[in-house]
Amino acid sequence: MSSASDYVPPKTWSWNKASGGRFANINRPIAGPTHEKELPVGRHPIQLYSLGTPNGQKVTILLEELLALGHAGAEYDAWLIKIGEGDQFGSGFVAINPNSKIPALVDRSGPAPIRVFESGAILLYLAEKFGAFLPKDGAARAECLSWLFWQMGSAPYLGGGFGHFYAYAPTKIEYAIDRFAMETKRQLDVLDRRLAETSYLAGDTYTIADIAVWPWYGGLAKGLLYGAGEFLSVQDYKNVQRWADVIGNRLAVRRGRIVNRLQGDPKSQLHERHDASDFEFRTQDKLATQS
Ligand SMILES: N[C@@H](CCC(=O)N[C@@H](CS)C(=O)NCC(=O)O)C(=O)O
Repeated sequence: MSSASDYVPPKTWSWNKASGGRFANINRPIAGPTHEKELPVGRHPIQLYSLGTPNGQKVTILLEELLALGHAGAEYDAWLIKIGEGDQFGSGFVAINPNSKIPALVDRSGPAPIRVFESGAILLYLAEKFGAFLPKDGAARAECLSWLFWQMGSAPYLGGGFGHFYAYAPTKIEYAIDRFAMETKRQLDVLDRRLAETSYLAGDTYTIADIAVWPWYGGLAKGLLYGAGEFLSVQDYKNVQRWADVIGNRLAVRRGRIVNRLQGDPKSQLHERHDASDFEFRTQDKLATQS
């Protein structure tokens, strides 16, 4: 193992230097808005403020799935929040998500607007509102919620742990990369064993559990996250591969995953979505690199 750092933490941490790395300019140890900025509002019942990262894709995939099922109430305007430029710290965004992270949504279909933040809460809110992609009761519902919340607890080790230290940190720290590669491979194996038993995570049917997990672990399995496919030997997870392909081929998924996207092939980026016709002229049959 490479040599340990000689850094000794002080008695009390203070914010006296940028942390370095790819997100240094947006990392802060305090919450709250940094500037005044209202959010735009479009004509549809659902107003989404997001970015096409794996966390953002979960919501646009579910909205496209709901529209594909014929739920007109799921029509939405997807506005771009550029987190690299600090849009998440604008006063309007902080008012709908005090945690300053995408995705956040406002449901304007009722007498008073309802804000929802945290992707898991948004998926659950929409699935309950439209009565879709969430089993109604019993073991199937419990299984769906278990995998949904598994994703919320697990992905920070993949993204904030493995992805950060493997791809973004200013120095390669063997201890950190080893620790989080180990955990990421363990998580892939958890999924692989589950998907050896059933077609989808909650059982025989496609649910919000798959929609939450796919953008992270499907992307990782297809080698699209952090350029880490070979490093993690993702091809070994055969059941995850099968599941990732089946879901990735759904039209609603191909649509949802390009909304609010700022990276990759320009033809696979739909910066804002206000109408189904916005998808015309976009490349939807090709998975582009994401991170
Ligand atoms: N647990 C949250 C995580 C959301 C999250 O981490 N969003 C990131 C982008 S993927 C973000 O907005 N980061 C901006 C920041 O940290 O300032 C969820 O599932 O919604």
